[in-house]
Amino acid sequence: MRKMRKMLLAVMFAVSVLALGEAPAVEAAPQTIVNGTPWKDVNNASLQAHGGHILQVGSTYYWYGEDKIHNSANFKAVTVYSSTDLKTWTWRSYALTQASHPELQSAKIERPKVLYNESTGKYVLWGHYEDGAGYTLARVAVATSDTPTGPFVYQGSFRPNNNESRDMTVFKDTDGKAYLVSSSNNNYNLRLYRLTSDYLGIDTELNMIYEGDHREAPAIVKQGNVYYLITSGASGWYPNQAMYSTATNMNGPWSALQPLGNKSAFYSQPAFILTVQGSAATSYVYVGDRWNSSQLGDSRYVWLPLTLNGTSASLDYYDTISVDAATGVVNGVSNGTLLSQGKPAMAQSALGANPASYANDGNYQTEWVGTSVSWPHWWKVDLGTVRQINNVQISWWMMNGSEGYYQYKIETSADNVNWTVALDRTGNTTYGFTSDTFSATGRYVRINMANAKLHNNPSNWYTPRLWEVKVFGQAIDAVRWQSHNYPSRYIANDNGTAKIVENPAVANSEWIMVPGLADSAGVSFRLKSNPNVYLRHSNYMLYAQTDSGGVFAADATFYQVPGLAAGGKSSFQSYNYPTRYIRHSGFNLRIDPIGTALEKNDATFQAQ
Ligand SMILES: [Ca+2]
Repeated sequence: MRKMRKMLLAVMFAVSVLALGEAPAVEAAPQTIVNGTPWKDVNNASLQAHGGHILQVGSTYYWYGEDKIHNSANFKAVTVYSSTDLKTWTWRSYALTQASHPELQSAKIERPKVLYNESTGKYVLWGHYEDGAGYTLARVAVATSDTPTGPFVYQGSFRPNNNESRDMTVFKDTDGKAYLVSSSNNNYNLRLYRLTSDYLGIDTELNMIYEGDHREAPAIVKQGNVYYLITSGASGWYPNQAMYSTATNMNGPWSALQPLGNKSAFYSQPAFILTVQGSAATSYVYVGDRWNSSQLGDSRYVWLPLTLNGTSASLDYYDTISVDAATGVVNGVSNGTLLSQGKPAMAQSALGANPASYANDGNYQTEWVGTSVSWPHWWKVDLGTVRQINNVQISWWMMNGSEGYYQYKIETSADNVNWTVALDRTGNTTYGFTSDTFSATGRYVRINMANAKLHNNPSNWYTPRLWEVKVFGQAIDAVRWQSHNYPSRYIANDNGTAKIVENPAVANSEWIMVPGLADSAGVSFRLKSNPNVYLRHSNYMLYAQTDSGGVFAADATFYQVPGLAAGGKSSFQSYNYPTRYIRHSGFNLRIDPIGTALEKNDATFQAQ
């Protein structure tokens, strides 16, 4: 069976090589993962892997997590799913159930993590253990298995070095040593332990990582010789600001806490960091839990590209990301271009120290604040010209566990006088972060805040305020794509070849951006003056051609990502060759791997 599949693949590759004249892709096309939506396994059952961890064994990924299908915080099972593409998950087994051990009959097992021990050949599962009645035992639990799918044999629970241990993670270093990081002392301190060589117990307690900082949900990843530790704050099931520290030694010193992402970690709590090591790249994915405390089994997952730059980390939001397990390429996919950043902003009122412009400055740590507690209250931005609007992301005020939510409308106007309600969200109950996808047109976009509800103190609300508003979209009708480094040149049809052309005729350079022919999460470029003609690549060069069937749709599909040389602009990743991006070289347009600053400039375009 396996051999037959190999032969079939070989034939398919031969065909694609003939058709394309290009080196074949290693595996299937990249997968798109949509954030915050219900995720189903291959049997269409709800994917239950909360607070979990992904372990790679060969080319297979195993996702362990809490089964919360019964909508209770109490333990039902630790699930195991497997996948080779990181999107399609097959339920494999329960690593642990209530029947695994008398101690698990009435219990809590949170944040299960699994490491493979090379010396014993065992898969070792660690989790946070509590009894079913309370939250005061504050122990770790350990279980082992000969295979990644179990069954795991429960080894017992204990307090590491007699310290309280609640939220925790385990991390296996490149030298084979493994560590436990856990929240202790009512979560005020974050402690670090080196595990015994069999990973079954504590060898040594090392230096405290944080003292008095009240951090939870630790996750560790290593890039080169730098360790990144990501944690959440402590606000129950509510999300809060993720922070990170770096170190070049697990035993410290760890750098001061730095904010990561927006004030609610885009409405998520860190679960773990996934390293995707492929043939062309090594990428990092932040995986968070979007907890739904009233229906825990419906808690969602948030997967975002985590950018690590040697000493700093950054996280931004995308409704959709593309993940290629074979090449290791991971990208956020934008729903158009970021139109609003730095554009003129106004508000109904503003404190001198918190002007309206702070809500569209690209900084999640600066906010616009109104002068009085009065509703409704509005904030608006002038995009400069009428645009197609696809997506509005808003980072809302957070209140350290006493959260509130805003009820609001998104309104648009062509003239700043006559307004249309593009989206009515006065029924909203989501706090921290919203990403609204809809279709509207307008030059002005207004966030009209009708009211806000503060859970713990409904009559005592605070001043209207916004951390950040991001409006994504594109030019109405058609777009001209201007070169980042040669502003007089545009992507244009040049007698069937696609080039960047100096001041081209409008008829040859206006492209209608349509959903990708091979993947609707991507885009295809259709020539406005000839709707049969699309931009496509062949032999690494770009052409303006009519759909000829076969591989044409794949060759004509790209993922729009933030500009590699300027985040407010755009770059275009090839759908079927995900390590390659549209770039110009001289006047020719190609799809090429991008590495140098010059290549990033050449691969960046501005919508006009
Ligand atoms: Ca801001």
